[in-house]
Amino acid sequence: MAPSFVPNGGFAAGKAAPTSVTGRLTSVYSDVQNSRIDCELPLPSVLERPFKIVAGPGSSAAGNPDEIAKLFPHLFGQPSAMLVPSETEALPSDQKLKIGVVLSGGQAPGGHNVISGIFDYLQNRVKGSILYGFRGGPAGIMKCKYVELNSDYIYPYRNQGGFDMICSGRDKIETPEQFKQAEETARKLDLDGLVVIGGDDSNTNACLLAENFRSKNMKTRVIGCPKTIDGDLKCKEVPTSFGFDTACKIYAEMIGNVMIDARSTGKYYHFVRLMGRAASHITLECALQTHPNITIIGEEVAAKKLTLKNVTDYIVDVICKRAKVNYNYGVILIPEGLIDFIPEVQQLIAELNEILAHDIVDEDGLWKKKLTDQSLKLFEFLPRAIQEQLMLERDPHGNVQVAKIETEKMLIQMVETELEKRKQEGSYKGEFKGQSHFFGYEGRCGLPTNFDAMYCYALGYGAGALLHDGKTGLISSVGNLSAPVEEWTVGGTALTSMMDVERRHGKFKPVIKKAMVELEGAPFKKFASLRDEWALNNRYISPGPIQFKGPGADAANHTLLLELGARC
Ligand code: FBP
Repeated sequence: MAPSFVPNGGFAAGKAAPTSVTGRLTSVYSDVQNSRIDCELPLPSVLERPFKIVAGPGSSAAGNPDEIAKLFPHLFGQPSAMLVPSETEALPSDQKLKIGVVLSGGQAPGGHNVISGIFDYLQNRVKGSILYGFRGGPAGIMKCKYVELNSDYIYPYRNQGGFDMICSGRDKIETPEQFKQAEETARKLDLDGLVVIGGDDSNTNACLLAENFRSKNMKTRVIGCPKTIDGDLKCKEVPTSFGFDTACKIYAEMIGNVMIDARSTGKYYHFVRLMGRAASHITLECALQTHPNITIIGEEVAAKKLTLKNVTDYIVDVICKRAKVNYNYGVILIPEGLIDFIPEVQQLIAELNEILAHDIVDEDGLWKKKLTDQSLKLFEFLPRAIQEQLMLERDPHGNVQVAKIETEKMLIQMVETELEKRKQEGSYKGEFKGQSHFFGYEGRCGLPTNFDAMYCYALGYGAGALLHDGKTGLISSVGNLSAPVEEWTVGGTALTSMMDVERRHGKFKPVIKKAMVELEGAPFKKFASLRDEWALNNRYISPGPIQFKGPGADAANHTLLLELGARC
């Protein structure tokens, strides 16, 4: 019988419980949570039988292959790996592996399932192995803070959202001293392998670690897992990052509710900013799920080189047209990273990044002299709150913290001003009241959808298999996702094949190339063919909460299905 309470904050006996973490009480779980814990997850059939791992063709890089080859001399060019059925077990079962796992970066529903997948792989295929969970993200590796995971420990987190089983963090392992600390931990725990569950930056870090361990002839191998609600860590072999499906469905429920609210009173324009630091995949997916009146896609703004004024005018034009048919309400979706897509703002941010990396920014404002005239003009034009938000400290990877920039409020102000002008000119006679929302953190820790639950479990199980086979520098890849789970493919893709170089903190660094919304891709094309209809005629869809049973419960999101060529 599984325990209803995990003592000591859920941390295994003998290790001190962190003061900030309390274990999960399954006794207070709702019926739906309990039903998710006990639901057995199906695996791709290749993982249910004896398999062997075969190599695919060699690989290159997503950009600047010569630079990437120099940065990863031991890993560059390695082939992908694919699990295929075999007559007999190809991997030794009498080996006892010591594996570490770390959750890195922002939370995404399904992380606990990846850990359960690795754990169950070891339990089922390499008995007697040990799984260590590094606590609090990559800092846990550097400081050697870990917990030994066992079945009682993992049980309350099975199929549950959140990263609180071992917690996450955004630290980066990048200095020689930090690599040394990671090495010391790997040697101290005698690690055969490490699984890094993270987004583009964390998987870049995973690859750097794999390269470093290999260059030192260490036995520790490193495998990445594609995590991020943003949906921008993907390529042909890695069709989606986990968490995107659940987060979008949670936001779609909230947007749908706001739509009904708007229609019920007819008095508000809801400006909903949606998470997704760089790419607009979440916003696009939510639009496909709910049919809002206006949706701004950052990649389109960048491609058309639109200014802030152009974006404002587009919104105002639709509001004016709707006012003519007495719709003084509506729902507008805005991607979190919008301002970073507007070329003039991009230029300003690039200049601010350089200034913040190299200069002292004090109150006398002398630093502003380093801005070009155009950027200074734009900076002075922006509301003070936005100016302050643009100057906030960059995250450890050098990114502007767009989650803290209230673009929706800025747009409401700009739309109000433009509407006032049009009112005076006589071209607008409606009433405008803007309501701002930011749906971000609300979507990151929900109960994983059936899709994310199964996908993550397979990713974790597959990562276990790759480490068992001694692979390193690969990202766990599960494919054929539009087919039933039994037919999913399982393997690994060379992390270096997803890499390019980018300027961060004023220096060129290797990074996994972000997958942005493709304007020629099926999801955007579908949206573009429908948006005018949604703008003037209210075609709202309010999908309600995520379903775990019944028709459609297993269906993946529109973006993934459309990208895989399915009709939806
Ligand atoms: P990852 O790329 O680490 O998955 O994080 C994505 C994200 O959720 C973004 O959508 C958001 O901008 C950011 O994290 C917020 O970061 P933080 O949790 O540090 O506030």
